[in-house]
Amino acid sequence: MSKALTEVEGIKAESHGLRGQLATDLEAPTPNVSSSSEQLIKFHGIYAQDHRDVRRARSLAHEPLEFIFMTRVVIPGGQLSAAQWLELDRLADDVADGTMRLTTRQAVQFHGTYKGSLRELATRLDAVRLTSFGGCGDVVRNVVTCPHLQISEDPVIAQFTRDLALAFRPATSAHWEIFVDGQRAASAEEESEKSFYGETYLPRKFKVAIANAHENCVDAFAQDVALIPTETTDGVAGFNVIVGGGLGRNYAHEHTFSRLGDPLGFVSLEDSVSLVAAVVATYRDLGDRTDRKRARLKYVIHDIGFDAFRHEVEKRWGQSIAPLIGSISFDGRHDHLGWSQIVEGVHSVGVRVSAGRVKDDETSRTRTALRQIASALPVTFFVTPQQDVIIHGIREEEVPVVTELLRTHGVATAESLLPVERTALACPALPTCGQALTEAERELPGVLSQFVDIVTSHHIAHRDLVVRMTGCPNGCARPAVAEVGIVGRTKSTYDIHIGGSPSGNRLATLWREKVPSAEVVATVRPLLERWAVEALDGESFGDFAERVQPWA
Ligand code: SRM
Ligand code: SF4
Repeated sequence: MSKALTEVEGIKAESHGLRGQLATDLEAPTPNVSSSSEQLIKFHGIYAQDHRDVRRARSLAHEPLEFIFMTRVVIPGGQLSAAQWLELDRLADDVADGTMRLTTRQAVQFHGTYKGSLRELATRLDAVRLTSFGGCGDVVRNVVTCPHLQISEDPVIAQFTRDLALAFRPATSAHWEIFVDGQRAASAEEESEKSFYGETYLPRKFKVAIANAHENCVDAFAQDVALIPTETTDGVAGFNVIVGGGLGRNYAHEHTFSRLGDPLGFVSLEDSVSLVAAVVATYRDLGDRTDRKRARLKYVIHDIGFDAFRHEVEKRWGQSIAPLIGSISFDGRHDHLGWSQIVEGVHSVGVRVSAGRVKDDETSRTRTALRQIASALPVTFFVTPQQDVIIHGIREEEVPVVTELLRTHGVATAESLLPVERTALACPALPTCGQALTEAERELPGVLSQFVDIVTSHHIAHRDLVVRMTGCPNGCARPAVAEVGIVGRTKSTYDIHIGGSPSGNRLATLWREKVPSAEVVATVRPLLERWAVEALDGESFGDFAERVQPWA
C-alpha cells in the first residue's frame, strides 16, 4: 500500500496558484494567519513566527503569543544597487525590528514584522524591483554566486545568475495580487500561470550555487546543485556540476543525514539552464512527497543510487551528460573581506557583519555606515555567502571617503580581525526561529572571544579556523562543513562536530554530545592546544582533527 502524501502536498494542490485563503487571512483582525496559510505564505518568502523571548511570560499570563513574521528578500547572487540597499535600510525601521539580516544564501531577511505591515513591505520591495516571492517554500531558492565572479569585466556569470533565478521563479501572479497590487493580478489568466513546477511545486526546497573555480565561498558540496565554471581563453566555457549536497538532519529522525554533493559531469554554458532544469525535474518527479523530513534531493540519490539518478536526469534532459573537465579542487574558502581591486581602477571593500545582523550597537554602527556610503556614492552591494557585505564600484578618489565612514562608525577593518573572527557564522536561532533548540547568533560574540583568547595565548591566532554555530541540526550556518561545528542539541547544550576541511569537501565528525553551553569552548581547548604544538607544517585544524581522530 502506498504511503499517504503529506498535508502540505494537499495544501499546495488546492491553493489555486499559492493563493489559498491568504488574502482573507491578511484582512482578518487576528495577529496571525491560519495553519494552511502558514504553509502557503512561505512561498511568498514569509515565515509566521512568534517572539520566543516572551513566549513563556505570555503563556503564564494567559496572553496570546506575540505573532511576528520574517520576510526573506530574494537577491540572486546577493547583488543590490545603492538605492535598493537604502530602501531595505528604511524598511528595517518602518516595518521590522530595526535590523537587516544578511543570510548564508546572500538574501536579506527582515524580522519582527507584524501582519498588518506585510503588504507595505511587499509593495515597497516591488517598487525597487525586489521581491520575497520564492525566498522560501518548495521551490528553487535564492541562487548563490561567488561575488568575485560577478565583480568582473566579463558579465557572463552575473547574467547567468539572473537567468537561472528567472528560469525557476514560480509563474503564478498570486504574490502581486495578494501583497502588492490586487487589480493587476485579478485579471491574471490562469493559463499563463502554468509553470515548470506544476500544481504541487517541488517536494521541498532546492538549492543552487555557482562557485568560484578556485575557492569555495559558496560551500558547493552543501548544495543540491553547484556549478563550477571552467574557462578557455575565450571565457567561461561551461560548468562542472556537483549534485546532491544537503546538511540538515533531525535528531528525532535517524534516517536523516548530512551529505556532500557528488560530481555529475560537465555542461556547456548554453545547455546549463536546461541541465539544471532536468535535475530539478528529476527531483520534482522522484522526491518523497510522503515524508517532508526526507524529501530532499540527497535522499533521492541515496535511495536509488547515483547511476540510476544520472540516468533519470539524462532521460529528462534528452542528452548524455559529458564527463567532468579536469577535477574539482578548491583552495579554502575566501571570506572576501577587506579591500580589493578585481577590475582595474575600481575598488571593492568587504565588510564583516557579525552573524549577518546589520545594526547599530555599542560595538559598531555598521548599519549607519553602510547607509551613509549608499547615500553618498553610486556603489553596488554584494551580500556574501558568509553573511558579510562587499561594497563595490568605489573609484580611486572615493576610497578615503569610504575608509573614513567605516572608521568613524567603528566598523572593524578586515586586518584588525583574527581569522577565527572573520570566518565564523551563526544562524538566527532564538528569539525568532521556531525550530531553534537553543541560541546561536546571540551567543556567537561570547563564543568567539573565548576562541580568540585561546588562539592568542597559544600563538596560533594567525591560523585560519572556521567555527560555525547553529541552534539546531538543520544546519543553516553550514556547521557540518566547518572545522568546529557547534550545533544546538537541547535548551542549554550543544553537540560539537570537528574535522570539516577548510575547503568544505569533508564533513565534520560528531565528537562530543550535549555539552553545556558554558563549557563548549573549554571542551575544544585541549584539542586546539594540541594543534598548536603537533600540527604538521601548515596543517589546518580540520585536517589535524581528521588525522588524530579524537573521536576514535
Ligand atoms: Fe535554513 C529552516 C534560516 C540557510 C537548512 N532556516 C530555516 C528557518 C526558515 C526556520 C523554519 O523553518 O522555521 C530559519 C529562519 C530563522 C529566522 O528566524 O530567520 C532558517 N537558513 C536560515 C538562514 C537565514 C540562516 C542564516 O544564518 O543566514 C539562511 C537563509 C538562506 C536563504 O537566504 O535562503 C538559511 N538553511 C540554510 C542552509 C545553508 C545553505 O542553504 O547554504 C541550510 C543547510 C543546507 C541544506 O539545505 O541542507 C539550511 N533551514 C535548513 C533546514 C533543514 C532542511 C533539510 O531539508 O534538511 C530547515 C528546516 C526546514 O526546512 O524545515 C531550515
Ligand atoms: Fe533555526 Fe535551526 Fe536554522 Fe538555526 S539552524 S536558523 S535554529 S532552523
